[in-house]
Amino acid sequence: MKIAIVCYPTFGGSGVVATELGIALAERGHEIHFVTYKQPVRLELLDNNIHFHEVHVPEYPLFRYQPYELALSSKLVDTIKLYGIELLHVHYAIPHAYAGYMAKKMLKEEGIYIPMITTLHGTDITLVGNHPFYKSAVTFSINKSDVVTSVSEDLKQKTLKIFNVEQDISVIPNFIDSKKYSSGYTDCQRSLMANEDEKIITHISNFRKVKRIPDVIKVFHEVQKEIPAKLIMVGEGPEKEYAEQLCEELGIADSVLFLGNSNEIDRILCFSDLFLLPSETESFGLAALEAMINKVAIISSNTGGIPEVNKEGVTGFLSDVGDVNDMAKNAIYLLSDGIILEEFKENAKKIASKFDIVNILPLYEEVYEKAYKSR
Ligand code: GMT
Repeated sequence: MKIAIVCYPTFGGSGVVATELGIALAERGHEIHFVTYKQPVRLELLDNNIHFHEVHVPEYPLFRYQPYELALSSKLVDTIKLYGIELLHVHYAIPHAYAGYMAKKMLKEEGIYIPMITTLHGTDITLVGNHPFYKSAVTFSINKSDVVTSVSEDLKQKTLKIFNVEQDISVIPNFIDSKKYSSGYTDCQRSLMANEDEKIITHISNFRKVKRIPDVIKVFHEVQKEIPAKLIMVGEGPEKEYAEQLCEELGIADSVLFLGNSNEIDRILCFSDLFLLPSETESFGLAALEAMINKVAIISSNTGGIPEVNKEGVTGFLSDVGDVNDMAKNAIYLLSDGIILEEFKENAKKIASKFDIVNILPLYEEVYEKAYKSR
């Protein structure tokens, strides 16, 4: 099939999922066209089956806000016509589903029918879409999609509760490509990050408030009192400066490494023992899944879709949001016993393999077929 994918091209989970899905679909022979304002970060290679179309929004002084949705819907109309695209898959409701629907309507005027799949990723529902200023448009866009998917059962239930949705929602969990990890890194240079006797704890995110970055630091502060350890913080975002300051205040700055954004998170995860994800909410927690496939145990909050990924007492532990002491206690328990830690790490890899793209891709192909047949 010829499929147009709309996503955010940044380091966020929804962009990563959309990009990896597009790459996998292209490997299966589909022709994939990414339509977004920048080449997605994980899209390194373009080939015969992978194309990228940049959405330009010209600056005009009259506009206080530049109309991205307008530029996106026009670009979609042009791209769909030019390449004979058969299906549109938008990731993140705001404003992609809205712009996608406008494109669909414009094309219909010309006798072209294009089915639209909308994948809900979480913040488009729980944090942003829920706002009264957006809610009507988000509800409308969801209901006008031909197929709606959500990345977890929890997100599906939240969507049904928050919005007046008339559409059925198919749960298609996020995925990883486990063949990438089957041999592991041969040059996993743990010694670059920590001394021989130190454990390595990692956190990866976009450092927004929802990630509860201070909790990551506080958990580590407690852990390092009992166990020699280093904390590796990967990512950039508004909470980073405060996190650095907090490390100074707590006297642990020498044990915490802030690495910034990275395209090599697997190289970092390959020498990590524990992954911390204390988020306020998380529709899925793709970062935890990526840690798990790299054989890293998880200490997380018990919120949103995280329990669908991190299994209590098997792949890690889950605590109430904000319960820093419980998270620290669980982390110390795991890090204190090499045998138990190894068991959890093995379990993490085993459970993560269930989310292999090989199992998930056919679910997307099934909904594509359903949407295509509904023409
Ligand atoms: O919160 C983020 O890290 C970014 C955000 C996004 O929209 O890209 O992630 C959301 O989508 C990811 C992929 O489906 C999920 O794994 C994240 O849990 C979800 N974030 C939240 O729900 C807060």
